[in-house]
Amino acid sequence: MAASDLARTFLSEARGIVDAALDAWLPADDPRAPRLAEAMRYSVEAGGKRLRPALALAACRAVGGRDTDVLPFAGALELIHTYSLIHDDLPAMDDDDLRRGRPTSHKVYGEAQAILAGDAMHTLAFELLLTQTPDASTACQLGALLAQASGHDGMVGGQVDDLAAEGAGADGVDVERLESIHRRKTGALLTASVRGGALAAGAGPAAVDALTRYGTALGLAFQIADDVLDATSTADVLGKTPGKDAADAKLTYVALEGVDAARARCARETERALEALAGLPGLDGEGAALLTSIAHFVAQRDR
Ligand code: GRG
Repeated sequence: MAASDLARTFLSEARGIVDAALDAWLPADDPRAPRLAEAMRYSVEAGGKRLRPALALAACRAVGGRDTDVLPFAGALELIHTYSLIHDDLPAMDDDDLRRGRPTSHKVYGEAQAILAGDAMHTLAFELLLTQTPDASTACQLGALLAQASGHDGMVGGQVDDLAAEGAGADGVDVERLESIHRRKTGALLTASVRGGALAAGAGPAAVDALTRYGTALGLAFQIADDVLDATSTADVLGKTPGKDAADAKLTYVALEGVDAARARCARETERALEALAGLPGLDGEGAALLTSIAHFVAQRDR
């Protein structure tokens, strides 16, 4: 059995749980806003690994929480993530034609509708989190966490820095800047997924802290693996256009150090994630096996 098999089975279970909830929460067609609901559903239903909601569910379960405690947060994570992909694919940013194996939102619905579908998913995420989370004070905590991870000091700030660094390639190299971009652009939302899962379950500070360290290392490993896949995989496998980083002279670990060194760095971050789990108080065998397998999956995934 491969180290990531358990994670793959769990991702499929989590997908069933989260997709059913999202289907109920996403809006129905409204003639006053033609094709808005359709555009929102188009990008969510295109697929994707559902890694962020799966991490939230796994972290919540690992510290004794119930799925119902964390499900609105898990759905909100996927909505924020999907909106970021729609906006990232726009001509003003990455200008991509393919995402999750389908033509990108702006290719199907036009730029204005793609921007607005992303905007509506962004606000729906916070509406769900605040109205559907069982406990009001937890909802408030999770709302602040999600806003911080996805805003100016997290995903959006990282994206802005990434765009500013475009063209740098391996010139004027600065590993610290690269790591800072990775940590904010993609790492922050992944870290928040795990931390939020623990908070939703009402975990104590030591458990929240250990899981946050796990999520931080896993988030960096995820982005390094993404850089490697962009350089080594195909559109058929990835469901998006590979080779974009090199074409846009992006600052990545592959540009900086080459594929082998990037893989080694990814493995080191995975080890860090596993070390953090060792410090998680009260973690049972089942929880440890699942979180370990997810860390391996993130590093070894093929898309
Ligand atoms: C536009 C505000 C704004 C932010 C964009 C996340 C992001 C910031 C851009 C995405 C660009 C990109 C492809 C980054 C690489 C890492 C990444 C987020 C990959 C896609 O995430 P997966 O692999 O995708 O979890 P699926 O489709 O499986 O959900």
